[in-house]
Amino acid sequence: MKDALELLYTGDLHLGRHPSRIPDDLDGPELSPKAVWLSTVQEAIDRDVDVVVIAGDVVDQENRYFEAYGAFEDGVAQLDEAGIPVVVVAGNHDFDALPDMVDNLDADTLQFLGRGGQWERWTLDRDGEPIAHFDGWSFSAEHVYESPLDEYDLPATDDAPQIGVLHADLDSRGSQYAPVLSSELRDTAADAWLLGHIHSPGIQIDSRPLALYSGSPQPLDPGEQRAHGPWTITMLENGDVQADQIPLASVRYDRVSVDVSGVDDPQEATAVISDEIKEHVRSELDTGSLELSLVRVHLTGRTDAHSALVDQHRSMERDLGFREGSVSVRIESIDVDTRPAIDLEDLAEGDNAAAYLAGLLLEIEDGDPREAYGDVVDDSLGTVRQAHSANAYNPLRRETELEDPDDDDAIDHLEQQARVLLDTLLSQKEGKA
Ligand SMILES: [Mn+2]
Repeated sequence: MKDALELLYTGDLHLGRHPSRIPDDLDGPELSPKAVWLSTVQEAIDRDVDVVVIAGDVVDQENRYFEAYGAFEDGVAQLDEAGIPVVVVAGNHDFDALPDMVDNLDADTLQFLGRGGQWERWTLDRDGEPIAHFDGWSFSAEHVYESPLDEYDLPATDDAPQIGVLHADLDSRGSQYAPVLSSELRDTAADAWLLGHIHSPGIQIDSRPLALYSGSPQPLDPGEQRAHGPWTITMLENGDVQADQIPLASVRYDRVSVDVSGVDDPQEATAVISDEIKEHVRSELDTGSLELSLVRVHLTGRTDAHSALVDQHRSMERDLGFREGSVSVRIESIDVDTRPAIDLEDLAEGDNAAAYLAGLLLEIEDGDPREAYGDVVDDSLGTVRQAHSANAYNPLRRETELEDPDDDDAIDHLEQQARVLLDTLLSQKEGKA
């Protein structure tokens, strides 16, 4: 006999929808939420879990009802065959379609909880003993303005773990999608709250009760970043609850920031971006189920290639793709947030604050700013020494035997500050132009 309860948990399947921004040449049915739902079902069967929990929004919208219905039916039938019960609640997208599907399927192992917005408990037994109680609530209209927890009055139990299943908007006051507060979840006797609605996965309360969003098993747009997939929830004998994500999604969206400061032309920029993305792919991606990684690139820094990047980023988006093992990596888009490089000589000709700073930076580059900028170097030295002797740094000084700051330290500090200041001045000017 197994000593712990293990369940597979997912939600926000949105069957009938398709991930956005997929390049045409790579698109296909294997990238649909349906495909990931069916691999989730297979995972549940392979792991021989005790139960599958789905926290609402199974169906995306009514005009794809038949596609969604077929896929859902297929998965439920396979789980039924394997003797794995399914607990499901309705969300704001399927408040009307899910009850219909459940009635049509007529599967004994399918437990639709909370019909009509009435809390309902279902108990899973093993050898005639309860091994878990599931408390569920379902949307019965597209919008719900009150917290479903206002109506929750199911009794506390002590013979088996108690698990809440709810589609709701957590800690978002005034939401029209069943707003609930963490404090309300903490006030219940539940050991865990398995939530639906937010598509990005994440643990919201660490323990007692554990509360988390499974996220969509397949991400559906570039806002839904990082790894996606269903979770295993394990209820241990000692009352602890463990949650682990299984990255079954075949698509992944990410955002990578690349600093192209000092790059001379778009070719060099392309090489730098390419290296950064390869680094990201190698360090971040679990490539087991992944087929397509779509990266949004955010370019920053001052560069001579600024104008060329603005002109050419569309063609770079197309050209930068590559394969890494079995994963196709493509650029979803490039945000060019770079600025033109600064011509110090040119700037220093003027008679304003920027010219003064440009002159200072040129003198620092030449190696001896003391002659023309002695006062500022002295000021900087004074400031650096003052910081060095501050009481707050006593322990640091004792441990590291830091030496007293000298002219070189003062000039380093000055250079950093001058660059930040000049950059800010010019950005304000460029912003106005
Ligand atoms: Mn929803």
